[in-house]
Amino acid sequence: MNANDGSGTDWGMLARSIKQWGREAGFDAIGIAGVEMEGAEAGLLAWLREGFHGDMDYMVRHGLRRARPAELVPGTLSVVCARLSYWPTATAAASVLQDGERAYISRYALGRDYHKVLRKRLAALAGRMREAIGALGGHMGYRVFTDSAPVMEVELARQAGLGWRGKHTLLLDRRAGSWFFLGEIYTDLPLPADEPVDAHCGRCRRCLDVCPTGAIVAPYRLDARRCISYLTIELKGSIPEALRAAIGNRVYGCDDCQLHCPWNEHAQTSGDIAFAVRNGLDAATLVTLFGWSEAEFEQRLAGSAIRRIGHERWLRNLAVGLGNAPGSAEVLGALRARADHPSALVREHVAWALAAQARRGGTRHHSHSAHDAADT
Ligand code: B12
Ligand code: SF4
Repeated sequence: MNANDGSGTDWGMLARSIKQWGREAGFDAIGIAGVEMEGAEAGLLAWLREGFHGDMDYMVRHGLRRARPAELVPGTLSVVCARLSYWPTATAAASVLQDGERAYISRYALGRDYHKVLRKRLAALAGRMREAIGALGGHMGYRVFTDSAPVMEVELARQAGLGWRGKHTLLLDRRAGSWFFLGEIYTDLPLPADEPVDAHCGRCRRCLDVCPTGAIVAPYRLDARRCISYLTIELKGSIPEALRAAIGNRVYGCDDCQLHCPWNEHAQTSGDIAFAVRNGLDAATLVTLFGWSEAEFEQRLAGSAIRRIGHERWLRNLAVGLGNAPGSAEVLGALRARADHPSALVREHVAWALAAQARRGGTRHHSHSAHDAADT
């Protein structure tokens, strides 16, 4: 169905209905964007040219299709963008980050895998749109996405008026802060696009200053190779040694740039059952999680986004956390128990962690040694 089909459809009214159906499908907000994203192409190319994508080859492979919705899905005229908050009610973050014995897991990954949750709700919303168009004698072509295809989700959502870009590159809303996921429906309906909202970051640069690894190299420019989220989730191989100490106890993703953002101080939490904490992951100890066998990992994390990294990378990340943890017999015992792990990747990180523990143990006895201090 298209604008010239003579159906007399009131697209503005349909757009308003879609927003209402979106809320009924379980989203917090819906906005509509057009397919014109030329403004984002230069930035995307510059980001790739700088090599900021690291080993995420798919970012190169998909090239400019990412910024051209109508090339990805021919016939696309509008993008229905959806926002869904995930911060689980009554979940702390600062106390876990400060407790070196505990594992910090990104707050987005404590419950069910958001890919599944959003896809299902997007499909429900698209189904309802299709029905409405069908009742008018038309047909709607569409595809739904959430972090699953070459789509510039943040830029589209910005254009759809769902928030403004923070300097950490994420989307922000006055009430929701940035603790939400994004998803889209590419459609061939000529829906009227919403207006973007004004940015409200002003001179604030807290996200840049607090990033533990200095990954936000300038406002709106993120070098993924330094980002703990990339290092603990996307990177398949060895974590660069120079960055391991700064990772602290962050074993799956990182939230620091968002945690220190003033717009997140009073951000709404999500009562959504889908994102309720599972397996006590919001405050588990490093030793406990490191003790999980592969079967336990698979079984406990079934339906969680974390499962995607696999047991080997899970152990790699936890080994780094244990290397950074306060020394104790329990920590050393847990590390030694994995020193002969069949995976070379795990063995290497465990060896690093044991050496880091030994070095820090040594530092306590020889605190005059500048060399020891610089080395840790
Ligand atoms: C790749 C990716 C990552 C990478 C790279 C992140 C990044 N900022 O690019 C890594 C693994 C590091 C990552 C981390 C996280 N991610 Co991520 N990620 C994505 C993904 C798949 C693509 C993002 C992308 O296109 N990056 C490419 C660059 C070019 O885009 P950009 O940053 O928007 O850059 C624009 C400008 O800033 C400028 N620019 C950028 N760099 C440069 C450099 C130069 C020289 C110039 C001139 C211009 C320029 O040009 C660009 C075009 O306008 C999206 C899903 C999707 N398909 O969109 C999720 C997504 C952005 N991630 C998300 C989340 C939740 C996270 C984490 C919070 C997860 C966590 N807790 O660990 C962290 C946050 C880190 C951060 N501060 O960004 C959410 C964000 C929701 C929101 N509120 O905005 C998304 C939308 C997934 C989703 N469906 O919900 N992510
Ligand atoms: S997620 Fe963490 S490491 Fe990545 S940019 Fe934000 S503060 Fe830095």
